[in-house]
Amino acid sequence: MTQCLNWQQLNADEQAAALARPSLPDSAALKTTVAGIIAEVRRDGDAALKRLSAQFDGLADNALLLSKAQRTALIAQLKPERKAAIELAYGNIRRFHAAQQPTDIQVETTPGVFCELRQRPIGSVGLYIPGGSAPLPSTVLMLGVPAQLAGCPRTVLVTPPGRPAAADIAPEIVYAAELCGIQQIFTIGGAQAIAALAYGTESIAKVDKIFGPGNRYVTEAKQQVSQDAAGAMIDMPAGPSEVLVLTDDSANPAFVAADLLSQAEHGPDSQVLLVSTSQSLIERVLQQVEQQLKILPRADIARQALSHSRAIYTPDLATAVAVTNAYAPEHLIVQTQDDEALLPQFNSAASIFVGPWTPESAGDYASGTNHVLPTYGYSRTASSLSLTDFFRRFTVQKLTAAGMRAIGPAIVTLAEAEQLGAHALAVSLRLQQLDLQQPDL
Ligand code: HSO
Ligand code: ZN
Repeated sequence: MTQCLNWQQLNADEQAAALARPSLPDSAALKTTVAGIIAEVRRDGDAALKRLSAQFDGLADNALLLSKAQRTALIAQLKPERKAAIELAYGNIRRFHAAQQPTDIQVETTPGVFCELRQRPIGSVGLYIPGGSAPLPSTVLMLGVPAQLAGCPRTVLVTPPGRPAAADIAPEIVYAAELCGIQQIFTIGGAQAIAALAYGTESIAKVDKIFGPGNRYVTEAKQQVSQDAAGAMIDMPAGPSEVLVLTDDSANPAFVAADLLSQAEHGPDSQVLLVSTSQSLIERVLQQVEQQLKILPRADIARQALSHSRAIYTPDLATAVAVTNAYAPEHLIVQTQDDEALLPQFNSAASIFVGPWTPESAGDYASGTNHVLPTYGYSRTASSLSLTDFFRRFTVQKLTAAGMRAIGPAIVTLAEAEQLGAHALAVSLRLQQLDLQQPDL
């Protein structure tokens, strides 16, 4: 089912097509539906959330806020080994992100001219955690740990309601939230949850910035609220998740197949690429994929993703690197004999996994890096989620009289060049005053 291609035998158009992402549905209907939901939540607040929950989730009365007692009861259901695994992941993610603490800087650019860059936590953040076919407690940690380390004064989490009751959400999500010190968990999902976070309702106070992955309704809602000054900032643009595995003949085909499948099982629109300098390795990997599919619980989803996946043969590693850089994958797994030597040559992957013992699953769950990453080629310029995304940066400056004397004349000259008289006056008035005072400088 995977399309096999020989890079050198493709013309330029075919090469571009081989690396093309599936076009995202730019559906006017989706935009209208989402805009309607946002308007409804802005107008009717909690009543709209409850109405939409009844409509989409089939819930008669969604209480929205998970009570302390409900949180405690859910955590009590958790098996000790699940708790321990969440704690191990929490520890590593915390260690890696704690090392990213930004530092304030102060520079005296000219004697008497002091410029500062200060970083302070964003006041309130909203974390969206998808529910549905695979609830993702790991994503709680990826968003909750940096929010906690940054010291954001208010962090709330929203996640689709459970079944049969709204409060029946995955206990793992609640425990991960508990470790991250998340104050409130609301059982609301979809575009309505994004609208509630961006504009506020009676029970969900508005947040400044919204983080987290979601389906196309959630993604569209994030786009719309981020374009409204009264809405909220968002973390990053998002498309379907993707992996590119780069190998030579030395790779273990079972490992490579499992790595491809772990991306494919995320969703039917996941992108999976194998780039190899060995035709025989490609064949062995594809056989392994078939074997492993037989035992995988989400084989159906993975098969759909694999139906638009590609295996690309390149004559040498230099071409394989060029193909990788052109694609700009969210995840890049390198399984070659001399993996370290290739590393400096990659210029566009968002997260790189090096060597046979480093599956993407390591970074997805527990090594410490963040799994919220730019997809769809955005990694050419956008970066992995990090601690700094939970901070706002601002500058502070102070000029002494000496500083004003030193740079004032240049400012006047520049303001005159731009024909902005008030700007020039704001400085020349001060320079005149300083001349009158005749201070010793
Ligand atoms: N690979 C996903 C993250 C994830 N995997 C969560 C498992 N759980 C997107 O980077
Ligand atoms: Zn994953």
